[in-house]
Amino acid sequence: MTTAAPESVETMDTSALEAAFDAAVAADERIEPRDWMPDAYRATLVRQMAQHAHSEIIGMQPEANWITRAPSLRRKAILMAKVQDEAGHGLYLYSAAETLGTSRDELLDKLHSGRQKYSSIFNYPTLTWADVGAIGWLVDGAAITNQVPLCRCSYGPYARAMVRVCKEESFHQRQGYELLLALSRGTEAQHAMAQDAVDRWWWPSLMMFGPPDDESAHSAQSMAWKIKRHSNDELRQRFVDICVPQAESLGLTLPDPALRWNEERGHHDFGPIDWDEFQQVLRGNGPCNDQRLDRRRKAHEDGAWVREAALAHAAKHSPEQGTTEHPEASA
Ligand code: BYC
Repeated sequence: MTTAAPESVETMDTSALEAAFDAAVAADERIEPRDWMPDAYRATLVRQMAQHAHSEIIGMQPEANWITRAPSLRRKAILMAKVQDEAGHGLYLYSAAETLGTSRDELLDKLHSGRQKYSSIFNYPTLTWADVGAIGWLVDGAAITNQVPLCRCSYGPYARAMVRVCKEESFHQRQGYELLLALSRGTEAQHAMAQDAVDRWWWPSLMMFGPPDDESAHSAQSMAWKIKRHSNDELRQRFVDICVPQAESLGLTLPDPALRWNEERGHHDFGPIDWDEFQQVLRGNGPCNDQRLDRRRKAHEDGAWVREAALAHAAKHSPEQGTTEHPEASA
């Protein structure tokens, strides 16, 4: 967006600024950090981006649970790379959120005190090695379905962060699919383990897309602002349609007896989602909510010395201290 350069903002009245903002959104231009934006647009972005960033870092926990027990060096290297990628996604997203005038400390504080959410999906346990495959295939698959449209989000820094995140998610999805395929084609016990993981992760993955459209508090406004490009139900349907043939290729069954192709709609019909379960998880009553938050708070406390050291280092080398160069450079 080019209309509201910082110096012109002071001289424009709010309705002119609002009109310039609306026109930029309508023309599919990106809104950038220094552009004027309505307070509610800023607040919606902070809410969604913070929840997204928190999901990335909390999402490291269920899979990290299996790093020490990965069945081979190759699998371990892949899983470590994936979990590190999730930390990276968190960093891009916290940085992108900071362009809206909030700080990472503030957002983390809200996560730790339960004032901001993270995705419901990460409150389920990873009981077997096959869960690593199911998370990659289904959870990362759902994430890509949701995030590819976010690459066209009206807020520039969020949209740009999503481009890289989606490329990495693509690798994550494929590693999960490949892991499940190996198990599915393995021994009877391995096949059963893969099926059990898919049985447990299927329904929570469908819940990742959020409540049904008629109960989604924010969708209409977020779509009008082009933060969201598709509704929760549209993306959920797209995901189901993608997964059905993939499950067939994997030789695994999706745990839904109502799942069938609907010729008229050109989509798969699927059974009812247990929205009570979703609400319970959002209220903190999922199987692992307490464990995830406790672990996160502890990781934050354990990392305090790193933050203190980084700040001390930055202060020592700040221009006011006159030591902008590394000490060894002048030695
Ligand atoms: N879980 O009006 P709605 C990953 C909340 S991580 C929890 O439809 P909206 C990965 C919602 O926040 C990927 N809460 O909301 C990482 C709202 O509550 P508040 C995570 C949910 O925002 C590691 C209320 O319900 N992806 O891929 O229009 C390893 C009403 O909902 C959920 C993102 O975060 C949920 N599932 O739409 C592996 C994507 N769903 O805030 C993988 C970015 C809804 O009013 N976010 N709520 O208290 C979005 O696209 C949107 O925020 C949502 C919800 C589609 C999730």
